[in-house]
Amino acid sequence: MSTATNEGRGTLMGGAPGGTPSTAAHALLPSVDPVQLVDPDGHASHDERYPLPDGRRLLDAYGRLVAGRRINDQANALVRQGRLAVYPSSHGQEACQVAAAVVLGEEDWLFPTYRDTVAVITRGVDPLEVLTLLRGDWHAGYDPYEHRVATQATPLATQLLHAVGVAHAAKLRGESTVVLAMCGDGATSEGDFHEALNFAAVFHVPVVFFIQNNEFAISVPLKNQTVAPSLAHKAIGYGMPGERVDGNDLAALLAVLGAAVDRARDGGGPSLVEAHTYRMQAHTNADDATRYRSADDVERWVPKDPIVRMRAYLRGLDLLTDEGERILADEADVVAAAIRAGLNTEVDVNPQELFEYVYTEKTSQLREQAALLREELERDADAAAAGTGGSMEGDQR
Ligand SMILES: Cc1ncc(C[n+]2csc(CCOP(=O)(O)OP(=O)(O)O)c2C)c(N)n1
Ligand SMILES: [Mg+2]
Repeated sequence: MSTATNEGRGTLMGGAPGGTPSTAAHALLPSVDPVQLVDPDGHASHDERYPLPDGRRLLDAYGRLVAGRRINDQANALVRQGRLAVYPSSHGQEACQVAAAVVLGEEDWLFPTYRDTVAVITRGVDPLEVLTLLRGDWHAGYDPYEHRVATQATPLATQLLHAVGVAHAAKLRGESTVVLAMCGDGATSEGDFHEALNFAAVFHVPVVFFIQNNEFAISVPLKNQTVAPSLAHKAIGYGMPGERVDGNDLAALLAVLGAAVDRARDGGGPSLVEAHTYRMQAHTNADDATRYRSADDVERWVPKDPIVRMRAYLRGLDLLTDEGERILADEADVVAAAIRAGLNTEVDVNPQELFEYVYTEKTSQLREQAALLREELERDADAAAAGTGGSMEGDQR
């Protein structure tokens, strides 16, 4: 490693001859148990490394949790009504979603995955613009630059490299931007995960890698993904700190992710945060989770629900009242109603746009395919006008 990239950092293998890891190396290891500040019954505990966020901040974030759950429920309903083609739900993971968005400042960037719709909306992107991608009528429904949210990545772990690139560029420009990049437990097995973490560590870039370990990659359980003590333990192999956090504890997530963002902004370089949570629903509507896990497994996570827990905590402090709950539920309903209204409106799709906005100049194959589609649609339109059926008539596919 060059001194330029290692500037200001100590070596990890100090200590005894033969390479016993030094105190500096130990500092990179995650805590033995995931950090928890509020337990499933809503009781707070003390952690000297991570102060409990104040009640007002938690109340505001709680409102976003309630809205997030409502958005998940609404999107699932729209899938069943045929209004959305697919929806990877974050039901049960809303605390991770909300925390990932609210710990960032306006100048920062968020790099989400397909499951992180609620994080994207919490960051400020219009819910309808986000969901049009999953309706299938546009390449990406929103302008990534408007709220500094990259498009939701479906190819696993690719967004981590893009995030590192943006963070590296910000550093070179002397900007204070921090990048938070999200991925799942399954994505940590991708080569891109390794390349992103290694580059980020060597070049000391301001990025926070945030893994939502929900114990499944479609049907593949975590035990078939890794035998590392935890996913956060992977961080030390790159020379960056790793931390584990209860992914259903909003307070702990705000504290741990907030500290990681502050650290990156202060020139402390990258870090890795693993949130322990659970995918409460199927991977998507295209998946039948009953084929690979039992109802009992899922039931065990019900009492750990992030909303129930934060509600109990806030009610215990009298920060949340019946009236307050009603207002939050009404606000969430307004968001859901806007999503329903928007997605129940028929859109006039121009199929030719399928071939636009990928290349500056279309390739010869794309031109050929565009012409074929145009001809087919014209034939259908002519046939419909003449009442003789279209080109798909008799097609057995
Ligand atoms: C490079 C790549 N390989 C395979 C897939 C297919 N695929 C889509 S989602 C998924 C599971 C990912 O699991 P995880 O990273 O844990 O995220 P989660 O869905 O649990 O949020 C797989 C294998 C893909 N999208 N991209
Ligand atoms: Mg997963």
